Amino acid sequence: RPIGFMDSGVGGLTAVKEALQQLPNESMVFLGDQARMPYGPRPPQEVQRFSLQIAHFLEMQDIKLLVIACNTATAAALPVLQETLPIPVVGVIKAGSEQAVRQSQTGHIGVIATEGTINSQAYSQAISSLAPRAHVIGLACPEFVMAVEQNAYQAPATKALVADKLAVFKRQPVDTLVMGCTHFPLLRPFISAAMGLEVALIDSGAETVATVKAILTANDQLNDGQEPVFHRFYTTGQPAQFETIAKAWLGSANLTATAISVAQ
Ligand code: DGN
Repeated sequence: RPIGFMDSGVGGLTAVKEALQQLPNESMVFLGDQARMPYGPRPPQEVQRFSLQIAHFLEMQDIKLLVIACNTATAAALPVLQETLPIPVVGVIKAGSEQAVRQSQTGHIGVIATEGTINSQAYSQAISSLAPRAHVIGLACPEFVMAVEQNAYQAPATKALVADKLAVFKRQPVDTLVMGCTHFPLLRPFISAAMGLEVALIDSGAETVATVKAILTANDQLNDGQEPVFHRFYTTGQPAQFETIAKAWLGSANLTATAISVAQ
């Protein structure tokens, strides 16, 4: 049985990329809700409703575990998905927060994410519960999501945009920055250039894959090689646009995506 991944768009592919490395024998089904992206500006109740619809679609694909590969949806819908689904559901905020606390020497931790994630305070709460003295500086960067979705994540104009937004951390220095939106690791070279090499960058989606592996190992649910391995990609938007980004990011030339609709 496959692992399910959901995001509002292509961002969740950053978690898939890590899963392909760490769990090469696992099948995966990914759904990007591109028709309704971005999730960041939407009220949490709406993100919850969309997340339930997507989770039910993935459940029909017989997934054994669901990764909410979207920080905005994790902040809004993790508890309700955990209560509703009969399988383990893993969000991306906990693992990202734990890794940030492990990395930070100064306790000054930056979090860049969508406005939904920043407004939810999910990271500041998770980090403070692990390190009460930590000082968390949250910054909403919704423009970054659009740059990635428009396949402009390597464009010079995007580099300038990233440098401009992240300039606030020059005045409020941090030694660790959580990329608290799964779209942002595609911008890693630009984020790293803006922050300086001494700042540790945390990829919340990638950190989560270790948790997934631990759960499947504990449940004795890893594919032992008996089941054939497949990777299926769905989008509620335009498959061609999804494929362009997914092929380049995952380095998989023959990847195809299928258009579906989940709205009820
Ligand atoms: N990739 C999503 C996240 O991690 O929050 C959100 C992108 C969006 O829909 N704005």
